[in-house]
Amino acid sequence: MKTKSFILIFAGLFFAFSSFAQKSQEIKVWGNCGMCKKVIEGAASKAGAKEANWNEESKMLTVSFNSKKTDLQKIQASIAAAGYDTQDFTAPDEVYSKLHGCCQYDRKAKTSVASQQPAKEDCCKDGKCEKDKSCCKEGKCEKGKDCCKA
Ligand SMILES: [Cu+2]
Repeated sequence: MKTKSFILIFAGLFFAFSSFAQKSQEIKVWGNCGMCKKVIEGAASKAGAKEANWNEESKMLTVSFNSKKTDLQKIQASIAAAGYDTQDFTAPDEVYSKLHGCCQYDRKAKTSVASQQPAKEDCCKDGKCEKDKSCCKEGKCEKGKDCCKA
């Protein structure tokens, strides 16, 4: 009985340790096709990822890596340098423009610029409007309107 529990404790410690150093995470990476997949995964491995698997459909990259050797920032920087936007990094325009025609995905910047309307959101940001109310979304938050707290 005693040896058995010792083994269990050891195994437990071992797993705790290895899972601490070994991380697996999902990050969004913009891209189109199988060719993109190769480049994205290659860039992730180059940055020290042990495993990298990019899903063409969901645009999610699953990476596992040793957190002592690399981190998500490095991995994303490497992917961006290869021409692909990631959730936290944006690829240089030059590199993007050199991608194969079929690989020129709809860029993160474009979509976020279109959906980002800072001027309209300003009134909501400083907390004077109630979020999600229509006047806030349309940027018509004005004093005196019923969604306006101030
Ligand atoms: Cu491609």
